[in-house]
Amino acid sequence: MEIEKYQIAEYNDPVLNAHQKAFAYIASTVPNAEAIIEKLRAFQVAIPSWALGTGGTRFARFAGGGEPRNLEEKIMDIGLLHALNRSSGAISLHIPWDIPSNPANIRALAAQYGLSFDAMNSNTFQDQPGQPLSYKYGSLQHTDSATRQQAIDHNIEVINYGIELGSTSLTVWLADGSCFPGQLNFRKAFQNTLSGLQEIYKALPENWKMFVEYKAFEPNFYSTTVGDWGQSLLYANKLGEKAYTLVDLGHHLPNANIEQIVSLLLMEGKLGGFHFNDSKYGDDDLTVGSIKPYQLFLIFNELIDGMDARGMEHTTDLGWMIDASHNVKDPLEDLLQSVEAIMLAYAQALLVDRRQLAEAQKLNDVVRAQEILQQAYRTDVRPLVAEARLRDGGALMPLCIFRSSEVRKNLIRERGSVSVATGL
Ligand code: LRH
Ligand code: MN
Ligand code: MN
Repeated sequence: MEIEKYQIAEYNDPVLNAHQKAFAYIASTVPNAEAIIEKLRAFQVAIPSWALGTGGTRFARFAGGGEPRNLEEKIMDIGLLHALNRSSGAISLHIPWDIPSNPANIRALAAQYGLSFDAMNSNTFQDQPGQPLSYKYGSLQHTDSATRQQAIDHNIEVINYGIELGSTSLTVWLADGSCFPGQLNFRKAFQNTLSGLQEIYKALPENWKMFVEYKAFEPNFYSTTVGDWGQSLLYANKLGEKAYTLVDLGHHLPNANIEQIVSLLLMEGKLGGFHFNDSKYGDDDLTVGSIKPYQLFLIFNELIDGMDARGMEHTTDLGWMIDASHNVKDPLEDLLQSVEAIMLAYAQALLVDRRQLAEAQKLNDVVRAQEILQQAYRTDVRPLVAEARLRDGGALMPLCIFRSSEVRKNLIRERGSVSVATGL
């Protein structure tokens, strides 16, 4: 199932006039519309391979049909998203869910769709069939050195797959931790984990980065060995300049001020990447921007402020990725919504008048500072985001095309209704 450029143009046609009017209006009201559009066009968000099928919960999985049956079909699905929104130009793989049998072919296939390989993800939170030692009591933190070595070897194997695919980063998320007081010696767990990460770090090629993802809870519910940004930063600082903290929006304790975390990590030059999603309660992995869009805007506001202060490239100097799971929605529709939400928040944050904000902060004009932020947040930037897509041959209304061209029905016809998606 593919959507050709001319089909997109045909779908755009009837709504083009209305779009042009809406775009002309915003272009005349914001001072930097063209500059924002250029930034939006350059911005790409990686799609995780595991978000293409229905994830479910630990209670049940209600699979939709037509889910990708292999890595090739996952690439095709992301190619389709990218054709529609022109902003999903990368894929993030999880090993062993996505072992490429022929990496050169996989790389060539991705290139055909204009996709590059974002961070590689290792998996030491599940036991795989035939695996000699269990991760029931952790991986890199394990009390048994052979189990730790097995986890190290796995991560190095993931790096090697990544090298063949042209990826340049490894994300390590560890489920390690404990469920009960007394189960674990915190310091020994930290030290074992650190020395394991150091071994993995040694295997990183020169131009690679390592992202240390933290998470406060789940699957362990008493302690997590990389439990928050402070612990992740400790590891990253001890590991060296190629190691960074990765922020997943759903991995915090309730009401954490994520924008402040982002700001300080950037100040330290230690923010490496992002997993976008949204949550009401915990690691819900909901559609980006569906619950707390203002928080997302505030995060982007700090991202831009901090990156600009350090002279960083918005597009390339951080790893941008969605990390989502779907239980009740069509995964591809959800991903279109998520990418749109990210682009909107980015565009709104680009509208913030930073000079005036700094001035208001200096004068302790709290009301003015809040007004400046909310003025940007309350601007309807949808025509800007649509215009950016349009200029790159994308769809003015990606979701509408997805539905009216009956993508899911066609995928079910091609792949069948039985779900075989790998992942969570
Ligand atoms: C853990 C996590 C991590 C995993 C992914 C499947 O909750 O966010 O990034 O790799 O989910
Ligand atoms: Mn994540
Ligand atoms: Mn998560």
